[in-house]
Amino acid sequence: MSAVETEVQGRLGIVTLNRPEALNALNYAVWDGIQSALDAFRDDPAVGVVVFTGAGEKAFAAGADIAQLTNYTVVDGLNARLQKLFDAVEAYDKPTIAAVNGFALGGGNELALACDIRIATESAKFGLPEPNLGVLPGAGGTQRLSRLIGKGRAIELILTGRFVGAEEALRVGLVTEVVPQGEQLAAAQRIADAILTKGPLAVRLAKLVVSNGFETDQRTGLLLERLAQALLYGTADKVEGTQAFIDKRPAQFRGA
Ligand code: CO8
Repeated sequence: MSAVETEVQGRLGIVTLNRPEALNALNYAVWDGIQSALDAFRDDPAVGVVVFTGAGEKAFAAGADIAQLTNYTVVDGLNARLQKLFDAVEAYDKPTIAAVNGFALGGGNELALACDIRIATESAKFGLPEPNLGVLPGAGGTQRLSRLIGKGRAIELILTGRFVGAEEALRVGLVTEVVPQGEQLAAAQRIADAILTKGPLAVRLAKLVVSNGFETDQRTGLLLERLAQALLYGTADKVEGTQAFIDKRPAQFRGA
């Protein structure tokens, strides 16, 4: 059993964080496993959407591995490997879904925040309790949480270390859907199926423009939008997508 298990189901690439005895805490083996999964699924044409989830009933991931954290130095902080890994998740070429089953704390929550879409089971609990340990959410949490749910809510959660249940997570926009325990992969599959009927280049560029446009001013974002749209107007998929609508038939996209 490795610390990260991967499996392809249909067009879904499933990445399972697999240290249930430690609530799937993210140690070096998990970091490496996530990186390998990203590399493998990027190059696998069968995989259209990547979903992250946790092994067992209790946790998605309860954070960075605290035993490992005890040895971190200032240089480890500057190297910020986990922050960079989650940057790669956010910038990934294919859409990503976090199917959060149970605790998503610290680095586990930060992994979910780096995904495009977050869904949760009814028992999910989100938190960024790093200040309990004398550190801060340093794998993107200070930035991505406030961008997602607003600065006021994010600061309150980080400073208090309070855990947020699934219903509150839905209400504040931390997740887009809550499903019963055990149904998270089916829900991810349903979302992936919807994405995969779309023009693949349109999906890829829409993700790129929304993500990068969000990091800049509106004028620059609109420029990105215009340029991406101009690219899409030149694609065979645009010809096929529009013609299929007129012909009242499903589009057969080729990603070209
Ligand atoms: N790291 C290592 N082991 C863990 C972690 C963790 N984050 N979380 C849980 N475990 C282990 C426990 O030590 C325990 O192991 P054992 O059975 O050998 O004693 C096992 O998992 C089960 O945990 P508990 O017995 O504690 O289960 P409970 O149901 O009583 O409690 C909690 C569940 C509330 C989730 C509790 O385990 C907890 O508070 N965990 C820690 C949560 C936390 O503080 N997370 C943040 C970690 S720091 C972080 O993520 C920093 C990221 C940014 C910096 C990036 C640097 C790389």
